[in-house]
Amino acid sequence: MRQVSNGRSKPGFLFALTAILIAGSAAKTAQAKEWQAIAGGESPDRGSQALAFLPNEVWIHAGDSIRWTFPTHERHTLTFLKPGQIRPPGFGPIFDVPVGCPGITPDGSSFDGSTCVTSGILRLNDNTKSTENAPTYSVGFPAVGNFKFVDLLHADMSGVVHVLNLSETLPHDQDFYDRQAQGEQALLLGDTSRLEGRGTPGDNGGAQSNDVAVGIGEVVTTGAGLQTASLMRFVRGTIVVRVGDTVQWTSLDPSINHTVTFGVEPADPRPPSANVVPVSDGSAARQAVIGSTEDSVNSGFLSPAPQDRANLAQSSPGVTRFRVTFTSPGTFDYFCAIHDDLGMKGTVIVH
Ligand SMILES: [Cu+2]
Repeated sequence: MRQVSNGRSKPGFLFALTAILIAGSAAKTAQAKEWQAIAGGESPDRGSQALAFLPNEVWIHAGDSIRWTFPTHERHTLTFLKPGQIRPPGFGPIFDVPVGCPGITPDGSSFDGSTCVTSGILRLNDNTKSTENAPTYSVGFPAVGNFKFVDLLHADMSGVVHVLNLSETLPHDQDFYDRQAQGEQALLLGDTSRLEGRGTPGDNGGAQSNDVAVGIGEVVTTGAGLQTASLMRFVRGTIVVRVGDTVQWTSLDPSINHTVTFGVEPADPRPPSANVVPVSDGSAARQAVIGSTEDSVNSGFLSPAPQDRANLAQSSPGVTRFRVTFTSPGTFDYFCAIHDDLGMKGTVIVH
């Protein structure tokens, strides 16, 4: 911690000036602190995801930096957009190629509000079980201010850095933030097991016998920004039906895109495949017919409507449902094209 607090007990202009000079020279002698924080958390089976900056509110001094660690298999970015900047999409015309803000800024970039900073996509490699090799990204804060940060891939994952003058006393130390990060992660990951009940038929969620939930999530706020608890699973991952039956998938996540994909994974999973059509009853759902385990069918993104904001055009209702009618018996494996590497896979057994 910075040693400037003894100047605060004695009033007087001269002393204040001295304190500023001491603080200035302290900064020059490289006493700037690098704080530690985390972007994302996950359960060992990767199915429960804390889509959250942990913690998502930090107070630091001008000249300090924060290093974020990315310990999950789910993708995240750490991004500081300029005040009022239009939020860019997570991916460009070619899927999985990030747009950036624009572009990606190097590790150790500085942010003062004048130029955007973004880490690009950081995550654990597929085969990595240990978080020891987790990638990190550091941002320096030379100027006083309140700076919001976001994840370009997760709409409900944000936070604030409060950068104070050197003469101010910081409210918390690193130990406090470490404990807070652990606590928030445990709460979010714990929430996902409770959420699972909403995707099970017969409870208050109203699911029918041929319904499958495509992920379930919940957004919470800490006061500084949003955190999301997401279950990256098909709830009832194996379902048994009869020839001629229709299975309906419904996304129950507030802001995460998922797909229901049979067969070959498309290069761009965002649009539905050509054999998928809007449902004939006119409701906002898509449908397909599968007659062979060789069929390739992609639902396209199943996405809830984004949250509306005053003075902006209201959002469209979104497409959250996908129905498939099975016309032959067999075992039909499918996956979410976005989260299959988290184990988001399912099976329809048709008798
Ligand atoms: Cu998914």
